[in-house]
Amino acid sequence: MPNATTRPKRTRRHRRAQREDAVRNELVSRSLESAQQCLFSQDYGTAFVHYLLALNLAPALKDFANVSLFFFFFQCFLDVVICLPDQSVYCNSLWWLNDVSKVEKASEPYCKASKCVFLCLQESFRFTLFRWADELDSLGRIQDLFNCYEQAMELFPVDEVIVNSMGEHLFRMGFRDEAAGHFYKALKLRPDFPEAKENFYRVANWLVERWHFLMLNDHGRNHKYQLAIKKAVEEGCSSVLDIGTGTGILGMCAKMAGAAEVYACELSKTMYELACEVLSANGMADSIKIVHLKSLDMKIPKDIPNRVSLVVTETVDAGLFGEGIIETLIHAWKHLLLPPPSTHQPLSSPSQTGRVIPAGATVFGVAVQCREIRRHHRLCASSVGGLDLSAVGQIYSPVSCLADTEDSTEPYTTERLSRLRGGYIQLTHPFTALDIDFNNLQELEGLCSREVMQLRLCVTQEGVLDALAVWFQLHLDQDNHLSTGPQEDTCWEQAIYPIQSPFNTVKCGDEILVEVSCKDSYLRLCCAAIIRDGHTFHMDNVTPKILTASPEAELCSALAGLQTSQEKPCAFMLESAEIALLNNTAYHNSFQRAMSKLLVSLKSTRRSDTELDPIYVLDVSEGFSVLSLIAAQLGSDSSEDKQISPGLVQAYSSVEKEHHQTMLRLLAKGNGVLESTLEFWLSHVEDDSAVLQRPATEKLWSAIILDCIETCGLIRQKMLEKATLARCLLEDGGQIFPERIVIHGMLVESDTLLRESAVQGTEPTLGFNIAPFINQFTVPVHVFLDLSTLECTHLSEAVELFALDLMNSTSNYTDREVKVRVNTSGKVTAIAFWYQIHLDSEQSVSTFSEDSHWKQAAVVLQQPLTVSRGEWVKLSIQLHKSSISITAVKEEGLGADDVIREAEPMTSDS
Ligand code: 44T
Repeated sequence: MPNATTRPKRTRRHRRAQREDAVRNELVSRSLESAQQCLFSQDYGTAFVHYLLALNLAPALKDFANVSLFFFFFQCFLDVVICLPDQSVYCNSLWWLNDVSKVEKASEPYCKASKCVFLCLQESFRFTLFRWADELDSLGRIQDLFNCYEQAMELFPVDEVIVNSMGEHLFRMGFRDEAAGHFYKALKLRPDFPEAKENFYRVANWLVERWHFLMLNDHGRNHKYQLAIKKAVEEGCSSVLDIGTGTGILGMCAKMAGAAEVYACELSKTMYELACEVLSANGMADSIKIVHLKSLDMKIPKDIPNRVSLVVTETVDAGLFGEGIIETLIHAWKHLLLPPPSTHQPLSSPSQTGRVIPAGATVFGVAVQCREIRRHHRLCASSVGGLDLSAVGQIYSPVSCLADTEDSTEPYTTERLSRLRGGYIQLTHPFTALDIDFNNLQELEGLCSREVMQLRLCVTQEGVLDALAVWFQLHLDQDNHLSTGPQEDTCWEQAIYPIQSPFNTVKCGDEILVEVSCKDSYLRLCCAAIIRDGHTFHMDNVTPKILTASPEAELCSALAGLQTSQEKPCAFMLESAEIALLNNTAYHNSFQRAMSKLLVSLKSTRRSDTELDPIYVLDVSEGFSVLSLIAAQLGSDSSEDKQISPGLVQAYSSVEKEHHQTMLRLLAKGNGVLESTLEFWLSHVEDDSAVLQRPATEKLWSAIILDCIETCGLIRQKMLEKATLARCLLEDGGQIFPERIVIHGMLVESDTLLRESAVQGTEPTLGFNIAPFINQFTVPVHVFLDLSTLECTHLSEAVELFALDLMNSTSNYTDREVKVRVNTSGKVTAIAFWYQIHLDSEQSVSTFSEDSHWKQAAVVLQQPLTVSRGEWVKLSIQLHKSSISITAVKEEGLGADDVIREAEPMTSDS
C-alpha cells in the first residue's frame, strides 16, 4: 500500500487524471478481452486491431511481456487482482501495470492462479499478426501487410521472431535485399535463432555478395590498384572520390598515399554501413567522408565541397559495363571531376585537372562450343519421360541479345570458363571487341549512340556455336593492368552470350558475323550470321514471337495456332535452370518408370468398388515441371504401357505462370493426352499457401510429387513439413515422389572455397583492418558448386551422411555422427555434399551426375582440419528443418595403422 505521507495531495487535476486512467484501463482490458474473443473466432484482423489499441494505450504491457511474465486474459486478470495483497487499490484497474516493479509482486499470486488459461502477450500478439498477415498475403493486400508489420515492429522493435517473419514476407515478394537485412537483424538480436540463421544463410549473398571476399583475397588486384592510386596521388591528384567504395579499401589507399581530401560513396546500405565500421577501425572515420548514395545522385557542395582531381572506381562486372560504369563516368566528368588536361596545356597541374582510375579497358571475345552452356540455354532433348517435346516449339532462355526479346532478358550471364563441366572448345581465335578510354567524355557519350560495329571472325575449329565468351583488360594506368581472362589466375568470371539460333554448327573456313553494340549501358555481342561459301545465313530472321508472361490472348492464339497450324509458331521462355531440368532426360525417364510401376500396382490392388475412381496425382513442384503430364500420359490412350487403363489418371499440376500452363497444354495436345486429365491445381485451391489438400471431399491422392532439392544444391525449405502433410493425404498404397533422399558427402581441401567464403589469413589487407568486419557475413554453406570442376582435392571417398525417408515419419530435426576415413593426407577445408534422389526402391538419380540440372553444395569448416591418410574424421551433422550444418573433429586415438570398421550408418529416425 503506498505510503500516506508521501502520497501527493489529492488535487482536482489529480482526480481527473485518476478518472482518465480508470477509463483508459477499462478500454485496455476490454480491448484485450475483445482481441481474445476475436482470436477464438479466428477473426485475426479485428484481433490485431484490438491488440494494437491495448498496447498503444498501455505501453507497459510490453514491458510486462518482455520480462517474460505471462499475460492474462480478462477473466484471469480478475483472479490475479484478487490475489494481490493491495487488491483494494488495484481491483478493476490496470494502472499498476504502469509500474513494472509491481509486476514482480504480481507474479507470485499470478502463478498460483494456475486454473487460468495464460498466454504470453507477445506470443499471442505475434500469433495474431502472423495469421492476419497470411490472410492479407492471400488477399493480395501487400501494403496493408507491411503496415501491420511496421506497427508491430514499432511496438516490439527487438522481437527477433517478428523481424524474421517480416523478412520472410519481403523475400517471398522479391525484396531480397530488404529481406536479407531483416534476417541479419533478427540474427543480431538472437544469434542462436535457427530460423533466422537458416534464412540469413540463404540470402547473405544478396547483402554482401561473395565476390567481395574474392576481390579482397586477390592480392594481385589489390596491389595493382594500390600502385596506380599511389602514383596518381604522388603526381599531384590531391582530392579523390572512390565511387562504389565497398569496404572502403580504395579510398583508404588514397588516404594512405597522402591525398589531402578523400570522399567515398556506396549505394548498398549494408556495404555503406560496413565501410563506416572499417573506416573507424582504421582511424580514418574523420579523414574520409563517406556517403550512402549512388554517385549519380551526388551534388556539390552538399555531398562533396568541390570537384575532385581523381575518381577511383571498380564498378565493373564480368561484362564490364553491367554495373553502370559508363553512366557513372559520364556523370562524374560532367558534375564531380575537374576538367581533363586540355590538349593545349597538357602539362597543367594534376591537382587542377581530373582523371579516372581505371583509365580505360579493352574487351576481348571468343566463340565457343560448350555443352554445359548449351543445356542451360537451349532445348536439347527431343523427348523426356515418354513425352515428345516438339509440340512446344522453340524454347528460349532469358539470356539473349535478340532484337525483339523483352525487358526480362539480360544480354549475358556469367561463368568461370575454367569451371564449366565438360570444358569448352574455342571455335575462333580470341578477338578484340572494343577499346574504351574512360578519360574521354566524348568517347563515353558516343559509345551508346555509336553505330553497331560488325566483326567477321574466322572459324578455326569445327563445332557447335554455343556462345560468345567475353573478358577484358582494365588499364588502371599506363603501367598497371588487370585481366579477367579465362586463362588468368584471378577471381573473375567471364561474360557468356549464349547463342540460341537453331543454325549453329560451324566449319573451318566459315566466318561468323558478330555485332558489337552498347545499348541500355550493357555491352551486347550478337552473332548475326554465318557466312559459308559466299552465302550469308542470318541468325535472327527466324526468331518467332517469344512468350513469357504474355497476355492471355496471345497464349490462346498460340493454342489456336497449334490446332490450325496456320499461325507463325511461337516460342516460350524458360529460366535457364528450367531448361536444364527439361534437358535432364535421366530424371524424367526414371520418374516415368517409377510412376508407371505405381500405377500398375494400384490398379492390381484396387477393390472393385473403387476400380473406376481416377488415380489422383498431384505435382507440387515449384517452377516449371512436366511430371504431372508424364503421369497423365501414362494413364492415357496413347500410353505405351497397356497394363494401365486409359483415363485412369487425373493429374494436377501446380505450375502458376500463364505461359507455363500454355506449354503444358500444348504438350498435352501434342502427346495425345486428353485435356481434361491434366488440370491446374492452383485454380482449385482458394489459398495458394494451402496447396496440400485432398483432391476432393472423401478422396485422397495416389501420388504426390515434391521437388525436394533446389537447383543450388540445398534441400528445399519446408520440404519436411510438406512431406508430413503429404503423408496424411495419401491413400493406402499411394506414394510420395521421391520416397527417400540420401545425402552423400566427401571431405575436400579447396582453397578456392576458402577464398570465396571469407577474407583469408591474419595479415591485414593492404595494411588495413578489413577482414573481421566483412567476415561477419561469412556463410558456412556454399551453393551452386560444380564439384566436377571445382579446384579441390578429395580427401576421402563419398560417404552417406544421412537419409530422409519421406514416406515414413521423420522428425524435422536430425542429428547424426558419421566416421569418415581419410584416404589422402591434407587439410579438410570443407565437406561437399549432394543427393541421391530415390523415386522408389528401384529408380534413383544423383544430383551429382553429368546430366544433373542440380548443382552441389559444401559446408566450409570454421577451422581447417589437418589430416593424414588412414586417420578417421568424425562428422557431426545436424539437419534443422531443411538447413544442414556439419562440424568435423579428428577421431582421437585412432591412428593411421589402426583398423576400425566404419560406423554403420544410422537411419534418420534413430
Ligand atoms: N562482381 C565481380 C562485380 N556501386 C563487381 O554497390 C570478380 C562477380 C565478380 N556505388 C565473381 C567474381 C567477380 N555509386 O558495392 C558495390 C556497389 C557499388 C556504386 C555508388 C555507383 N554509381 C555505384 C555502382 C556500383 O560499387 C560496389 C562495387 S561494384 C563492383 C562489382 C571478383 N562474380
